[in-house]
Amino acid sequence: GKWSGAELAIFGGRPAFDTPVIFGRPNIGNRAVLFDRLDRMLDAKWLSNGGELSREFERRVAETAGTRYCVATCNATSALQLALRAAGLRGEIIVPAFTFAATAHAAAWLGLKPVFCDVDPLTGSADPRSVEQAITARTTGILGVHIWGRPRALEAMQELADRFGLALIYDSAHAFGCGYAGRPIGGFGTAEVFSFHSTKFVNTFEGGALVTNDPEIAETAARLRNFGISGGDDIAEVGTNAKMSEAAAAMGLTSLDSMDYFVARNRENYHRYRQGMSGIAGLSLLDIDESERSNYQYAVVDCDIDRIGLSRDDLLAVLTAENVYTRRYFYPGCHRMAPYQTDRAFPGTDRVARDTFVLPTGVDLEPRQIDRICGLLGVIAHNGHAIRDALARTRRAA
Ligand code: T4K
Repeated sequence: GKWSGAELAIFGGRPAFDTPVIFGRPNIGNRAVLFDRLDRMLDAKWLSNGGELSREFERRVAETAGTRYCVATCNATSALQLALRAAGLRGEIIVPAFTFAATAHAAAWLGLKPVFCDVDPLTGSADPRSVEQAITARTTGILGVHIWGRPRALEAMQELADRFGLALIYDSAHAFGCGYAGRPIGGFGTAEVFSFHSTKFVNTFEGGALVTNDPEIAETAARLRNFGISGGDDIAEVGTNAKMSEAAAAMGLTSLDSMDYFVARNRENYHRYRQGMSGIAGLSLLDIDESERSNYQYAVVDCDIDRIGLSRDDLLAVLTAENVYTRRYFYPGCHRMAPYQTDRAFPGTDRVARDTFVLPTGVDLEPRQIDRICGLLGVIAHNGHAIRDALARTRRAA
């Protein structure tokens, strides 16, 4: 007989959206203000190397992060490297297996060894017990990640760092504008690093920043960012070039001007998704703790794949055919990536990497688009077994 999934685009129906709805769309602030800043930059003929715009950007990022210092960079990966270097780390660094490759790469590129810990399968955040188990005599630091802008168990992480005498650095790429225990993200651990990549809710095209309350870390990071120049022609140590350009800072300042609006739109989107998905058995939107500040940038769905009868990846294929571009965030876990292959088991990471994905959000997403996406999710979850069988038939026939 006819079932309500037969109309899906993956089986030849008309896609739910004519134009794709895409995760990772950049938020663009006021163009006139951006162009004005760029005009002034061109008039001043100062395009990089710690100009007025990047210094203003640093002041405003530090203000939002509640930290004394901010060192703006060309991207977060470089800022992570500055943090690891400035903290003088050697040997092994503990990194959650569930993160973007950049977290592990930042350490490995410096010749440090990322040693993975597992994450809580319900939150995607480092499990402090697994962190402790990964610590050896060669460990000098922990590189934590506020995955999806949802910081967890920061007291336990700090306690471990203190007990074992380790530096604690946070990859806060997702967590600009978020808070924990009533304090803004930025001032936890030795240093924290934000990403302002185009896909982040505040962007500088490409960009990042290290924030800290430690004057020595800030000073060293700023020097290393600029080839290790300690003044004039003096090179005190091996440095790199990780400077933020003035054009990037102009974009960043313009993003910051609209940051409250971006958060408000993300928050509306989150609540609309919540409402739209509340009746869908087998798919749950991960909670955002609204007693803390949040940027609401990541609408994360966890699939109960046994209940819906469909794998997460098949579900995403069905959505893609409808012109809804979601994303696995992240897959497959660093421990399964070619440079980091290991025999150790990471069941929490495997579970999260297998069953979760992120939905489109951002300022341009409209309420009726969210309603349509939720409608699709409902049809898919409700007909999961039939969709799986139909997909199997199609694939056998191909
Ligand atoms: N730590 C964590 C936990 C991170 O997630 C990241 C980066 C880092 C550290 C390092 O930060 P950065 O060094 O990048 O500052 C993207 C980004 O390049 C990367 O910044 C981000 N995280 C990572 C998770 O995703 P791709 O290869 O997945 O991007 P791409 O080109 O496939 O685009 C993603 C989606 O966004 C697509 O749906 C298209 C859309 N998009 C993208 C861009 C660039 C747009 O609509 N417009 C755009 O301009 O890496």
